[in-house]
Parts: sequence; structure tokens; C-alpha cells
Amino acid sequence: MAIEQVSVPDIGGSEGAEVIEILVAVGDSVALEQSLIVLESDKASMEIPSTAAGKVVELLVAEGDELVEGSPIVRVEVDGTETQAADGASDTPSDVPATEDSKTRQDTSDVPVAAQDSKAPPKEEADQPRVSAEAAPASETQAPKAQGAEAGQTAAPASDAVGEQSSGVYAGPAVRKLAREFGVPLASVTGTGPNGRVLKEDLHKFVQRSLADEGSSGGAAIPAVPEVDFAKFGEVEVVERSKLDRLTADNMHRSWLNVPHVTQTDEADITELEAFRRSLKGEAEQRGVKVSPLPFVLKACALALRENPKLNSSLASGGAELVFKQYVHIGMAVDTPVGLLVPVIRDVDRKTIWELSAEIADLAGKARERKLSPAQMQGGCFTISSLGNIGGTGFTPIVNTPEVAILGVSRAATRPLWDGEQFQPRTVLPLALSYDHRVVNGGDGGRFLTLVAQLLGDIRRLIL
Ligand code: CAO
Repeated sequence: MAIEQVSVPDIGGSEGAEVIEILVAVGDSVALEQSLIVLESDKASMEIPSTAAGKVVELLVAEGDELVEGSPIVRVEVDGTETQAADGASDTPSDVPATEDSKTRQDTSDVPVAAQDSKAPPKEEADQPRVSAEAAPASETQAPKAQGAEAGQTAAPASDAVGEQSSGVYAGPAVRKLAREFGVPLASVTGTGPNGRVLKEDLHKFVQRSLADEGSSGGAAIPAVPEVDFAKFGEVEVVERSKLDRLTADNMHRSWLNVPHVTQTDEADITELEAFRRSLKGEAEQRGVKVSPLPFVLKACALALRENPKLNSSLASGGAELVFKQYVHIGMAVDTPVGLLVPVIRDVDRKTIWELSAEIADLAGKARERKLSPAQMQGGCFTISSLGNIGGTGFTPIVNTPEVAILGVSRAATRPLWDGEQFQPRTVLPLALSYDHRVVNGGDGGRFLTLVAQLLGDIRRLIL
């Protein structure tokens, strides 16, 4: 038994290509032209075929290695029946002409047929790197449901996808890139090109059918946003997101996908409220609290929730029931260095402005120090997101499910308002109410927001 070394053939261009996958292990039997590794350069991915048949006795590369023409890949203990005129690194020079050699290996290979590629490229291509056959990393093979044979597509378990892609599926780099972006294992797609090559149209058809099937079964299939290598365009810094950030992102996404949102806007004339609030400053200092507009907004919302119970409800039993809460617990979005937290103020309708002011400060402080207990973030019926101290004239908040409505409060500003005879400087507070249109209709939303604006415009009405 002779040992033969298989090296990288001419892969076009002097730049190196990275080993992105190793397809054989020490001890494996390999056939002539069986793919050994997958290389990826800036321009293409390619499988490198073996120029020797036998048993792999040494692996000379690792994933991530940069290889160029001539770089050794494996050492193979050749079985004597299959050799191929190869590079000078061969320990067993072969004087058999390549064509005859190819014929011999067809006839005498003892490698099981199944291991060979039924969709093999035409013979003249066979000894070249298979530029058309690149592999997808395992992490990128979460596929839409595989389609049935009637669709002209072969279902393949996702776990098989990588191996099959590497060893048996033919497609150009652009098609493979697209497949990776969609998360489609190419082994699941039947190619209609020459030699079963997968074409872009095949991939499009596969994705279209997958989406249609998902849609008809009630699920939602959303094509992934392609990953972009931003470093190609300039310097970047990659930072791992906090758990809280990722959790918030998941919650936002879930709400956005599940809730048909409507956002209604209004503004409250808080000129008198602001004058009253300023007048409380001395007393507030004595009590050791700060009074912002927020406790008044909380109070107004609590009253408006009592008046409009649909906004204080949640869907249940898959939408067949509404749960009307007989309590008014309101969540307050707090901006913290590690992300967004929403502590809940309980029984807002029963608390005074002083109590609410103290509780806002206490819960916001705890949120920023990460000292909130899980119980302090549960049980909310409605949420207020106040960006008043930050700025902006308006925004559309996302409903904090399973609640059905949220109020966004922007920065108050003094503007000239027409009083019927002349312009007056008035302080107005922009409000935006987003709600779940499955539960709250425009009338409910309009009545709620108008009442909130009225109550803030004349806070005496809060005690009626
Ligand atoms: N318009 C003008 N000024 C306002 C205002 C408004 N709507 N709301 C608050 N202010 C003023 C306050 O009066 C205070 O100023 P004075 O000390 O001069 O009175 C100042 O802004 C700071 O207020 P604050 O932020 O300390 O207190 P708050 O009660 O208004 O808000 C809290 C508390 C915890 C809600 C807030 O600090 C916060 O974190 N807001 C961010 C919420 C958020 O991120 N929402 C987005 C969620 S979705 O991504």
C-alpha cells in the first residue's frame, strides 16, 4: 500500500481560500473525485475533489486554514486500483493516462455507489474544484418546511442537509449565497438545470411554496434579513447585546407580529397643570419627592381606564373571551443603561399624586439599579411610556401584550394657541395612544384619549 498526498489544485487566482468545511475524517474511505474539503474565497466556494482513492491516514488541514494552490490536504493510503495522474506530491507516481484512469475507477471502485454523487458533473469537470458546490454552515440550515414531491422537490431532514449539500448538490455561488440567506438547505431543492444543478428559479419556487404552505397552515414565515459584513465598508465595533435587550426585542417582535396596531394622537393643554405642579415645589421638597407631569398622566389614565373598560382588558381563550380587570395597575417604561424595564404601579386609581410621585421615583431607581423583583414587573393592565424628559414631538408606542393599549407621552412645549379671539401662549403635551384593534375600536380609543386630554387640561375633574 502506497501513501499519496492530495493537494489543492489550481483554484484560480493567487489569493488564498479558507477551509470552511472538512468532509472526511482519518479512517474514512474516499473515492476518486470524492469531495474532501470546501474552500471559500471572496468570490466563490468550491469543493476540492480527491485525486486518490483509498483510506485517509492523515488530515493536514483544519477549518479556518487559508490554502493556496499546492497546499497539502490529506494523505491517503491508496488501494492500488484507483490512482490518478496528480500533482508531484504523490508518493506513487502514476503513469496511467488520466482518461484511462478515469475509466478504470468507474469499473473497479470498491467505494459504495451510494457514496458517490448521482448528480456528478460531466467528466471533463470532474477533476476541477467544484466551484458550483459550496456548503452551508450548519447554523444556516434552518429551513422552511421541506416540500413534497409533487412540488418537484425532495424533502431532506435538516440534519442531513449539510452533508448532502457538500457531497451531492450542484449550484453556483450566487444560488448558494441566496440559499444561505433564506436558510434553505439546498439538498431540499430539486435542481432543474443540467446535471440536476439548482438554479435561482428553483430556489425561488421552493421559498414561494414554503411561504404559501406556512400561510395556509396559519403560521407566519418571514424571510430573514440578510446578514451584511459591515466591516467591508469601514471600521466597526461588534458588541454583544444584554439579555434584557434581547428579551425586550423578542417581546416587541411578538407584539408587532400579533397585534394589529392603531395609533391615535392628541394633545392636552397642561398650562394650568404645570402652574399647579410648580406651586407644589416647596411642599414636594419638604416631603422629599419630585413631582413631574407623569403622576398626573397616570391618574388621568386610571380614571379613563375605569370609564373605558375595554382598554383595561386582555384577550383570552385564543380570542374567544375578554378578561376585564377590576383593578388598575399601570406599567411605566423606564429607560435604564442595560435596556428597557417596565415596573408596574398597582392600584393607580386609589393613590394620591404624592404617593404616585414617590412610587415613580422608587421603582425607577430600583429599575436602574436592577433591584426590581419579578412581582414588581407583573400584573400590568396598561402601560405609559414617557419620553417627556428626553424630547420629541410624538412617537407610536408598541402595545405591551397581553395588554391592549399603551400611551406614549412626548415633551410638553409652549405654543401659541388660538382662543377664539387671539393667540395665547399655552403649554401642550403630545399624546399617542396605540391599541390592539382586535379589541379596541377607533371609538373606544378616541373616547379614552379625549378623556385623558380633558382630565389633564382641567385636573379638578380628576377628583369628580
Ligand atoms: N414634557 C416636558 N418635561 C417633562 C415631561 C414632559 N412630558 N415629562 C417629564 N418632564 C420633565 C420633568 O418635569 C423633570 O423636570 P423638572 O425636574 O424640571 O420638573 C424632568 O423632565 C425629568 O423627569 P424624570 O424623567 O426624572 O421624571 P418622569 O416622572 O417624567 O419620568 C421615568 C420617570 C422613569 C418614566 C423616566 O425617567 C424614563 O425613564 N423615561 C423613559 C421611558 C422610555 O424609555 N420609554 C420608551 C419606551 S419604548 O422604547
